[in-house]
Amino acid sequence: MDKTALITGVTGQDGSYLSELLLDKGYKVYGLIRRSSVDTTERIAHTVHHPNFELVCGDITDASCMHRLISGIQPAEVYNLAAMSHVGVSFDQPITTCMIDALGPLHILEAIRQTSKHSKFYQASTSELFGDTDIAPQSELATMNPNSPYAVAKLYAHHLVGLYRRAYGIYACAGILFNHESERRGEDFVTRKITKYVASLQKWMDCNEGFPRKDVDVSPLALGNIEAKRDWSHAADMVLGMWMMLQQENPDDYVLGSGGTHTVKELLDVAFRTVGLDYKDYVVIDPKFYRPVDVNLLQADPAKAQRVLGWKPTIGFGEMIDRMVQSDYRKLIECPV
Ligand code: GDR
Repeated sequence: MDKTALITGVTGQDGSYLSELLLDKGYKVYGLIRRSSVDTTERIAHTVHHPNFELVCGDITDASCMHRLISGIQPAEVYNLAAMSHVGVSFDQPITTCMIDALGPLHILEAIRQTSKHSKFYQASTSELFGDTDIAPQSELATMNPNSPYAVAKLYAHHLVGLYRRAYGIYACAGILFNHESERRGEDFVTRKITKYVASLQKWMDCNEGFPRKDVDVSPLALGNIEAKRDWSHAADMVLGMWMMLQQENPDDYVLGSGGTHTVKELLDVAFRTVGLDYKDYVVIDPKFYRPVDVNLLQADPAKAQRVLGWKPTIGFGEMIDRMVQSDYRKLIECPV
């Protein structure tokens, strides 16, 4: 069996976990990285020197580059994890978002169609596709009402996957992944923003008597919409599901998520309780973090992935938040600012 994979977005949270998984399974992994004058390999620092791992320079917004890479590598599997992935930012940068999240996957699919038709393709679709809805849980069949430039661009790519399957017989799958977080999550997503803040409170308590007072000892934690409900899982569980999708006899699309849902408020409660504090004493609402429109309710129905792939998450919500707080605390202790 040919075990060669190309991962776009390899320096991101999911790319780092997926490259570890594939290397463990004996794959030769090519990781696509954008040229940059600063080092972006922090999350894959432990894999870049693996003998079966190779970084290749390129950009999914450049069709000729994707054509050259895919025709040259002839990968058995291509995982498109590269994206402008911040929903809030997509309102400020809608065209960049479209170039990366909609046209990027098209460039890859065209390169596969023209030069490497045996390559199996995984597209990172998202629960944001369901968007403006009050109906939960959401399965693969739920109505899609995207509610941000990010989600609209992702919907275009999502439909391309089905089209290239039907029109050209390409083995292409879309993973409709609900929110997934980890110790490696970017700091401007709400989970990590919260766990990093909570870790800083713990550090304050290590060095001082009593509890930190907002505006006196510590700055408040400024957030936007804390009523939003999300289905949060751990990224390490999700990347296994991505790989499983490409190991089936036939390509298909799958929802991956825990099946549970929590408000951001509940997330705050769980995170602050790990250090024995009440979030209400530290959080302020800042309209700056509100989006023009938000998605109110996301909750996965992962029954199909469980039934067909045998996939199910192993790390629960509370454990994940606890691990993130602990990891942020360790980073603060090891690298005090
Ligand atoms: P999301 O994740 O938009 O669901 O997309 P994010 O963590 O950014 O927001 C979750 C919810 O929290 C609310 N919120 C805030 N969000 C951020 N980032 N910062 C804040 O200060 C804040 N305050 C409240 C948001 O409004 C939202 O309701 C993630 C991304 O990883 C996508 O790329 C992916 O497709 C989906 O998950 C599934």
